[in-house]
Amino acid sequence: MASFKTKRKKEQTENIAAHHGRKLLRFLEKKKGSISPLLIVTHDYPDPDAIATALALQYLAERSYGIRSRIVYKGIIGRVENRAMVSLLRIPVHKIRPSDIKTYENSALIDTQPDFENNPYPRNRKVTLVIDQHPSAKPPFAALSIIDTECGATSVILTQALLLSGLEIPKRIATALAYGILSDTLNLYRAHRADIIQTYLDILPLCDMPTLIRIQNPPKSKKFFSTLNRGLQGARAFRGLIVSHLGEVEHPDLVSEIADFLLTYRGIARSLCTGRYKDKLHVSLRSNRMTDDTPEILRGIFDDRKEAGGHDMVAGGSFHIRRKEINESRWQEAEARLVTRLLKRFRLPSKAEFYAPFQQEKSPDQVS
Ligand SMILES: [Mn+2]
Repeated sequence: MASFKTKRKKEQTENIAAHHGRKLLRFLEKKKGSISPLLIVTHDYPDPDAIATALALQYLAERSYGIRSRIVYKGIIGRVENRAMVSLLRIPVHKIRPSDIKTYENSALIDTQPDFENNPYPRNRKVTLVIDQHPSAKPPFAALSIIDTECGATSVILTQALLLSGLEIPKRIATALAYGILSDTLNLYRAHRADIIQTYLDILPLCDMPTLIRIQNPPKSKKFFSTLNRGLQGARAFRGLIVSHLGEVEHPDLVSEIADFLLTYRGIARSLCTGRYKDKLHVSLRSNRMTDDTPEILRGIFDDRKEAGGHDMVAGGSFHIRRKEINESRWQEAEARLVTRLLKRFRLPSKAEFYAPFQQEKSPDQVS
C-alpha cells in the first residue's frame, strides 16, 4: 500500500465534516421529542462504520434531545472484528423484526439510503433522516439527508456532531467511532480531506486503546481458516486480477474478508470473490488502482445494477439465483458470468489463461 501515491486534496479552508455535524444538531434540536421513538436502520450485514454511526446517533439523540431509539439491521454480523466490536463495546444492535417498520413512525437510515437494495426499508416511503457517504442517482426521500461522498466514513459526520454537541463522549462510543473511521478509510488511506484526519485525531484521545487493539486483532475460528484455505486453493490469477469462488459460506462477510486478503498478494491490483449464502450469490470486488471506480465496475457486471454498490475502491453486492431449481450448475453459471464480464470490462482476453497461485501439488491418489 505504501507505494501508492496519496492524492490528498489541498487543505480545505472549510471544515465540511463540522458543517454536516452542525446540520444534524440543528435538525435534532428542532425535532426533539416529535421524532421519538426513532428506528435507526443500518445497511444489511452492518460494518463497523454503520454500527458506530448508529450507536453515536442513538447516544446523541437520547442525551441531548430526549429522543429514544432502537438500532436494527437485517442479515448477520459475521466478520469476527465486527462481532468483537459489538460485544466488547456492548453495542445494543438488534435484528430487525417484521413489525418494526410499521411500529416506528420515524426512521433514520445509516450508511445507506431508502433507494438502496442493501437495507430492509420499504422503497418510496419517506424516512426522517438519512446519514450516508455513498453516491446515489437521486436525492433520498427524507426530511433531512446528510450525504457526504468524500467523507471517507459516515462515522466522521457523527464524530463531528458529538464533538460539537458539548456532550461528554463515553470511551466505548469514541472507540467505536475511531474504529468505524479506521476500517472504512482503510486506516486513513482513503481519507482524502484534512478535516477527516483532524476529526479522527480529535476522537482518538477519548478511546480505550487496549480495547481498540483487541477489536482489530480478535481470535479467529477454525471455520474462518478453513474458508480462507478454500479461498486460497480455489484462487485463480491472471494479469493483476485474482478471482476466488468460495462456494457455500457460513456468512456473507467472509466474501469481503477473503477479497480484501487476496488483494494483498504481490502483483495483484484487483480481486473478485464470491460466496453462496442461502439463495444469493454474494460478490466483493476490490482494487488498489486509484483510477478504478470499483462500485461502477461491479454494477456493470451485474444483471441488475441496483444490486451492487460501494465507495472508492471497495464494492459489494448480491443477487438471487432466479431459477425455480437452484442447482450446482446454476451457481457455477452465475459465478462464471461475472468473471467473463469482468474480463471484458478490463479488456482482457476472454480465454484468459488463469493460473492457480496457491494450489498445493496434488498427491498421486487425488489426481483424476
Ligand atoms: Mn461506511
